[in-house]
Amino acid sequence: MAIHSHIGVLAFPFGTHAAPLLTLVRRLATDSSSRGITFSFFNTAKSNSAIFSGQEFDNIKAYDVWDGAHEGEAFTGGNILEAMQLFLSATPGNFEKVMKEAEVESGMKISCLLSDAFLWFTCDLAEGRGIPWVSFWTAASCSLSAHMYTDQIWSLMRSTGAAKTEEKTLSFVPGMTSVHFSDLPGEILSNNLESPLTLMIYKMVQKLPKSTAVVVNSFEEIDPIITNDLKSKFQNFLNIGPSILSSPTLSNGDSGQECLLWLEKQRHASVIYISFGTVTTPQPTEMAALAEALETSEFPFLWSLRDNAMKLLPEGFLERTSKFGMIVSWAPQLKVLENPSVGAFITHCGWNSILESISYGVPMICRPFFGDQNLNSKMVEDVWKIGVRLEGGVFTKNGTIEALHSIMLNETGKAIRENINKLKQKAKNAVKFDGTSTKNFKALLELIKSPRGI
Ligand code: U2F
Repeated sequence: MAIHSHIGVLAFPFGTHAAPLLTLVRRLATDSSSRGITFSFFNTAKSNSAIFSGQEFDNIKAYDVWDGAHEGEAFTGGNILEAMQLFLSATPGNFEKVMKEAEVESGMKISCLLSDAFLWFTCDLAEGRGIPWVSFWTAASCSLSAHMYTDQIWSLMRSTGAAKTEEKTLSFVPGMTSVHFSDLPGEILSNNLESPLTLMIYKMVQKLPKSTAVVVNSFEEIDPIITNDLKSKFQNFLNIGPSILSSPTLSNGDSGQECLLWLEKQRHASVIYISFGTVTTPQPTEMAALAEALETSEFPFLWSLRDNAMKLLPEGFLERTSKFGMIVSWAPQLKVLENPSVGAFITHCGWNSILESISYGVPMICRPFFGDQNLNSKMVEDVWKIGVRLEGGVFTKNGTIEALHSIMLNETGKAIRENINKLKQKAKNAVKFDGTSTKNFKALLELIKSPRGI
């Protein structure tokens, strides 16, 4: 019997949230058993145009959602927090409007909602329609777990005093007993429900247990204890990644060919790759310290640096390092990390970057900035032992050189390389035919096909 299901997908259009959601949707849509399923992808025009980059997919239709700026005018100015605030103040009405349009256009009622977990109100939209809500957490299990324990953490902070709590460990959170309070995401530590981001995540924590399934782009074997704990908190907790090992990524054409050719000429595991993701640029003093460390240590480097940050480099840096360094405004990161000449990744510890580094076995040097990144860096250094954090947590010339030496030249680096290669193997096993992530993905597919539950 042919199935006719219509899945409504609600994206969060900031940072690297919408792209992995689209990767998941493409994987669901192209699976041979998903015939008859239509996906309507609801996202802002700006984010849709970035992630679809003009490509069309058979059973996925993109719909533009109002970004909250004045009607008819896309948001252009201000910082990302202002843009988020505007967008959030337009929800859920902006999504409801296009959901109705998609139903009229397809002639099919939406039978299941799949959303970024941040968009907690999807729970109410799904309840109102009597359909399931599947939520996608775009970061790691460890940060999701920390958020799920927010009430206990806040109550401890109140009874002990925030300052005294900082160095205490999360002894009551399974799998995170070595994590200090000071490693936690700022939204938990600030305990300020007046911040729109904190409020959004706090509301998400209340709603997630009602979600038919919580999906993460990770693999169970990286955090078995956290995974089991989260399985006990949610109706279904499905690790379906790393998606880059299980699904083809969107091609970005020939962009970045120049740096790939340059990498081909470098020695095995000799290059330092540097990127701080899609949102962050370090402060000028740190940019200068990092540049000086690269220049002094003379390791070949490839730096993904937005054009507007070039002015933060020391005068003459480009000329002096041109024999061994390359700067690009955007790198084809997956192909870069896959290249055997890359020996270390200086990263802000966004979850996608960490997962990509694990998938290609590249040790990390961590300089986290906000949100989940600090906690991720703690896990990288102390739990998974696949990278190092900078002394003092920020770039200084000497601290950065020390970190580079320990990864590239010392025994520490050798052990870290072995650890990350073991973890990479576990990730690869998870996406094999009978791997845990493959089984979870099949369960997810069944769930959205017959939306009454697995
Ligand atoms: C937010 O993360 P970011 O977007 O800042 O960072 P990542 O999660 O690491 O994702 C960056 C992606 O951009 C790609 C790279 C990753 O897939 O391969 N990329 C690239 O292709 N070329 C470049 O030159 C630079 C990057 C947030 F800030 C984090 O804290 C969260 O963990 C994350 C997920 O929720 O979202």
